[in-house]
Amino acid sequence: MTSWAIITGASSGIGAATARALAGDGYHLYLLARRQDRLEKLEKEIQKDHPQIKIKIAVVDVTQASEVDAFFKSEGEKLKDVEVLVNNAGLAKGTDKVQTGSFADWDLMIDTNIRGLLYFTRGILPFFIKKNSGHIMNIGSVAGRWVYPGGAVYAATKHAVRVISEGLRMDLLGYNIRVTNIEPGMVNTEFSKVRFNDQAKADKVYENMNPLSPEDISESIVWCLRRPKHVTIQELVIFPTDQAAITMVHRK
Ligand code: NDP
Ligand code: 8X3
Repeated sequence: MTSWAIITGASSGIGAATARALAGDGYHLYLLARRQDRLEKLEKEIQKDHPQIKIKIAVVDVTQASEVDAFFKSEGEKLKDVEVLVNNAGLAKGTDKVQTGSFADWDLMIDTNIRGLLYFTRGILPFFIKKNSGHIMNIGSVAGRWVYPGGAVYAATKHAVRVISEGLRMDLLGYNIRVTNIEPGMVNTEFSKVRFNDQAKADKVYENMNPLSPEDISESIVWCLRRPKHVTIQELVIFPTDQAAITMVHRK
């Protein structure tokens, strides 16, 4: 029997690349995000390359407990075949200092990056525990280890992802469930466009340097999943070679 993977935030960037990579490894896919048109496009593309893979798409806003609940209720016992949850949906909003930050930006980052990840984790764990198997793949960030000016709240959410990942490993000890926290540096996705709501500003972030691609991250995710079941990669910090620390970037 082929296993299923749930990927949140599959409509773009790292999530979409992970969907393609996991299809290549034979997983059936639940692709989740808010933008249905993007999910449908990705579904068609993957289905064309991998006709044997089953794909279900679901429009779910991870910040809305009721929508997450509805997803788990509607899929019900079918979720027993899920082996991997990729908690990828996430964002940063703005680079304001705390003294000028907006409540709305903070709430959105906290709700998406922390609450959404917890809701999905809580939803899938009873299935993993019942079968003594499963892998939670959290997409943290180098901002989960280090902070930078104007990044306090985003970094706080990604520090939370690291702490939750560690705590999960403790809570799940003995259940044969793996938990991995992937912590990328700069990856060229829609992340900066979402953060600044300004394409030109976003382009500047990756100007004259060689950032990571979403595929660099999805390859690492696949590598973690492919390890034998008794091996857990707890954390993986992945920087572009042109980035030595969050605020140290080499530009040509
Ligand atoms: P993208 O903006 O390209 O992708 C983000 C994805 O998250 C989209 O598919 C978006 O889908 C989804 N998403 C956002 N909010 C919600 C929500 N409320 N409910 C459901 N889905 C949501 O950025 P990345 O691929 O770069 O980001 C993926 C993860 O990687 C994030 O957790 C980010 O923090 C992390 N990361 C990114 C880095 C980077 O430099 N790019 C570096 C380190 C970590 P939709 O809008 O359709 O809902
Ligand atoms: C995204 C990387 O450096 O913008 O998680 O915080 S950074």
